[in-house]
Amino acid sequence: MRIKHVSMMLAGSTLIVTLAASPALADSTSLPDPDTAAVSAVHRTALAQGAPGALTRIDDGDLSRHIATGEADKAAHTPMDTGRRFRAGSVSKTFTAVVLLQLVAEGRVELDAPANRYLPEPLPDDRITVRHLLSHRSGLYDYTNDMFQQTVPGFEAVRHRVFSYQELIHLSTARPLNNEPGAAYSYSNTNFVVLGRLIEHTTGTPIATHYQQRIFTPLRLRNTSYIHPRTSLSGSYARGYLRQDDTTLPPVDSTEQTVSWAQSAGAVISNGEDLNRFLSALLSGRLLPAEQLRDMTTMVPVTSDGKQSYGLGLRGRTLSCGTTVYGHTGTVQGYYTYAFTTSDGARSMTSLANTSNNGTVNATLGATLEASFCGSDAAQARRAAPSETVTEDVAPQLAPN
Ligand code: REX
Repeated sequence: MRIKHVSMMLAGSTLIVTLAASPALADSTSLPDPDTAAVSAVHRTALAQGAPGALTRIDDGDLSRHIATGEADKAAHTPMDTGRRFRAGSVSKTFTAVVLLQLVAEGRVELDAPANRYLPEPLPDDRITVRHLLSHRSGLYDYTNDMFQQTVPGFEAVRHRVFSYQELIHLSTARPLNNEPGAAYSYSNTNFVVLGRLIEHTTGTPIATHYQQRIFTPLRLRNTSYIHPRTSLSGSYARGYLRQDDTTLPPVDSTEQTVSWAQSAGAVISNGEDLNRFLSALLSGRLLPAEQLRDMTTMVPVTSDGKQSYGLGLRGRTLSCGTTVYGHTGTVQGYYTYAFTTSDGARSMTSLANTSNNGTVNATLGATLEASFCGSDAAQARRAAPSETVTEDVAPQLAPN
């Protein structure tokens, strides 16, 4: 976009920048304007709860809003800015799902076929289908529950490790299934590690190449990479700070790690601009044929209030203004991410806080969704009905308050 109008505002420690290509702002949906002051307030709350910094970038047609608060690097006191790269955690699952669904469109994989048809070493139950893996209904145990029972010792034990997919799968299959295949939603990183294995085995091509050729290059995602097992982020990035279980101890700088424990379930590095462009392209039909996009966006409720749902590698959130947005959340040591877009891909939002193992910050950060997509309507709704706590349905035993 050619920037014609820039406005900047400093609210306390928050920098709010609005960039527009034309004065008649090309807002392509009937959504209310994002409430950037509310986003900034969410950031400040997250900082008060222990996040060193936070960023939110909202893209809507020619209009781009950038809100950055606090620090990207605590030691150097570098201010946060919205261009910084970070570890996107489980947002990687959406990238993996796109690769897999492209293979489905090419006739190389069948969604309802047994996953074992495509794996070199079979899973213990032939009834697990490819669709079960993508929708977290396989029942496969999430091995990360055990790995990160103790947060910092668990992290340090794997920080520099390089696992094969099969080693990770064995950690899961050593345990019984959580449920009969297909019988229930049970979120598990194992599903997307199996999908990485399946993609590589079926095509003979590394997942990194698929991401690059099918998504990063066509969408010109220049800040997005999959560098497993290399440990360093490049360019301009936010450092990640992992809170210890004993919160009286200082957070651990967790920026450098292989993320080999997650790979195709969580090792993509990206930034706000790229995640917004990726999700916008996906939902507006530029990455998948209509049939596969329909499969991916066929959502099943995963919370009793029906406000959170899951498709294939895609989360849905129904907000207080009635709008449902699609994307994913992510948690890797030192980084909490929310990346979501509207059903037509017209407005997209990415938020990051550079801390983790702090469920309070994660729940707080989720409120940027309301501010970004419901605007000041969200504030009105909150006044009418006192705020509910947003809780992730992910490995609940790992989510401290
Ligand atoms: C692992 C533990 C979290 C993190 C995890 N991350 O499973 C996947 C992911 C890749 O992004 N999931 C998120 C650690 C939640 C999602 O799908 O939305 N916690 C931390 C502990 C707790 O070690 N003892 O908070 O950094």
